[in-house]
Parts: sequence; structure tokens; C-alpha cells
Amino acid sequence: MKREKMKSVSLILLAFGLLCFRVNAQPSAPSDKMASTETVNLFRNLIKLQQKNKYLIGHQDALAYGVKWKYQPGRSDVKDVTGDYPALYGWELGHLEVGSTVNLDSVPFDKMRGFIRDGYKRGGVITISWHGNNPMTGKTAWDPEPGTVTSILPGGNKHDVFRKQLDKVAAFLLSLKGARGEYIPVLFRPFHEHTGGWFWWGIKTTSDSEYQKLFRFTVEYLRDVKGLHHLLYVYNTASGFKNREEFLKRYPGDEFVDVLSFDAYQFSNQSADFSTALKADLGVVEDLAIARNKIAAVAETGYSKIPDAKWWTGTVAPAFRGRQFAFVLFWRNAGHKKDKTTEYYVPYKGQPSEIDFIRFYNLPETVFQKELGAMKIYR
Ligand code: BMA
Repeated sequence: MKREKMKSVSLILLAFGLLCFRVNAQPSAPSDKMASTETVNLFRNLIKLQQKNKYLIGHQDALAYGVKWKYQPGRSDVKDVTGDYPALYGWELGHLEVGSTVNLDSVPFDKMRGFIRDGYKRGGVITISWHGNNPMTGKTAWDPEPGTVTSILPGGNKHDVFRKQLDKVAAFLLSLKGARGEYIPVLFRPFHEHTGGWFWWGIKTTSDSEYQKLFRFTVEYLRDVKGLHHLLYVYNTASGFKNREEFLKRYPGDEFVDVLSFDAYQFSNQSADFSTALKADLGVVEDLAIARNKIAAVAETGYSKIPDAKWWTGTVAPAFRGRQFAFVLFWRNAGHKKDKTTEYYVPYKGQPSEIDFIRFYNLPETVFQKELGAMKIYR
């Protein structure tokens, strides 16, 4: 062998060795050591996706309704505008825990199960949140009554109530199956925006250690008692944390979490400020996710009614560019609501930001259904 050739062969061997060492030193695996094959594959493929600086685009309740329509088979506002479905579908369990057949936004759970199967069949990813009623007072999730979390943890006088609620959540999640009888993996996102004070699990009423106990209890109950192994657990703060320490203040630990995320909404017309803040928050989460071998994500975002015609490529895309994170979920297109307010977070046909959303769709880093389907994320 010539000297030059020997040199390049040994360089290749060295690179291969280093690669093996990296993989062995930090294997990417979900927190649940018994996670199903599809769940393990989803976890690994989302890590790979974020390493390529690409991210899935998601929409809450995408297949159930949009602005001025409800329950039209196959329809989605994202599809009306781009010709493609979102890659990630967000669904919500609130009121399942009290035995209701429809969720807090009137989506029947039977229909939801069908939509989840439809999205999964196309190769889409499913994420589920839970605005559960306060188990102590029976009021809504937005009832920050002191003592709630203590009362539902083991030893508390509402612990049995909470366990029964988790049984209902487990039963629904266990009813999500694909064509081969396999469980449909779910990015489960309970007790979200916990650094805000508006929910019963939030900072106003729940200490850091109570929050950690609640999260750990929930994971252990679903995983070890109910035997669910198709969940990836999402840790989800509100926005505006200053640094890693603040973001991790209530973190239950790597053994209980797969996704590090936050929620951030734009409320004023200061799009540039929002973009800067979003970029900063995501930077903190990205660093932590890389260091801990976790998935990073923006679990909810949006600018209701999108009054800024260039919001997608002017505000969102620049905040996300070059960051390693796997997905972003835009909140629901409720349209005109019973309480007389209007909310929607992706454009419908004719909405002023429609053209810009198509530009956003065409960016190399955004992944919608067609591109995701070709990736075979569960294999
Ligand atoms: C909020 C609003 C509410 C909804 C809740 C739970 O942000 O969209 O209308 O009930 O989320 O989905």
C-alpha cells in the first residue's frame, strides 16, 4: 500500500472508531427502557432530524375543524393552503378525566381516536396535551387552588380521584393502535406551562418539589402500573426563562423526560421582539437537549389571527434558523368561539398571511406530511 493510501485508510478507520465511540458513549434512547420499537425509532429519528436542522410543523386539532368548518373528512386548514397536511398533530384530553365523551373544546374522543389513526397512517407524529380539571375542586384546569397537588399525591385525600383520572387517560392512550395492532407512539405533554401561575399545577400553587413529584408519579403510574410503553414524555415550561438553571428548576430528571420544550405566544405587534425572545429561549433548550441527548421542541406557539402578513418567514423562520430542535406546534384554529372571541394560528385560504405560509412551507428546514412520510419516522 502506498503511504498516501495507508494514511487515508487509517484516517477512515479513526473516524469510524470515533463515531462508534460517540454512539456507544451516548446512545439515544427514550427514558422508558421498555419503550416499543416504534417509540424507540420515533425518538431516534427525531434526534436525527434535529441534528439536520430540520423541524416538523404541527397543528393542534388539525383534522377536526378549522376557521368556519367542522368535521369535514380529510380537511385541514394547513392542507387547504399548502396542499399538504402538517407533519405533527396535536390533540387534547381535557375532560376525559371526568368521564366526558367530548373534550373541553367539544371534540368527541371517538372522533379524536380516528383522527389520530389517520395521521399516524400517513406517517405523521402525534402529540397530546391535557388541560385536566382540578381534581381537588372539580373546577377547570385554570383553578390554581393552593394545596391541589399535595392533595392528589400519594397520601393526599384526593389521591384516589387522581389515580382514577389517570386510569381513564391510560385507557384512551391504550386504545390508540395502528394497522398491525401496534400502539401509536404519543409525545405526551401533561402539566404544561408549569412555570406560569394560571394552571393548578403552576408556580402559584405548586412548589418545585411538588411539581417534580407529580410528574414522576404520573410517569411511573402510566409506565410501571398501567404498562404503557408507547409514550415519550414532554417537559414543557412557559416562555421567558433566562438560562438553563431557570428552565430546569422544576425538571423531574432525565429518567422521566424525553422532550425539553416551552410554549411562547406573540401578543403584541412587536414581531421583531418576539422573534428575538423565541430565538433566545430556543437556544437555551437546544443546548440542554444536545448535552442530555434529548429532543428539543417548541410545544405551542402562535400569533392569534396572524395580523402580520410576513410573520412566517419574517418572524418564525429567522428565530428557528440553524437551531437544533425537532418540532413546533401551532395552536388551534378555533375560529369564532362561544365566548365571542376569535382565535386561529395558521392561515386559512384568503387569510393575509397565506402567501407567506406557502413560502414557509417551501423552506428547506420545515417538514410537512409529504416529506415526513418519505422519512418513515417509525422505522
Ligand atoms: C386555549 C384556548 C382555549 C382552549 C384551551 C385548551 O389556549 O384555545 O379555547 O379551550 O386552549 O385547548
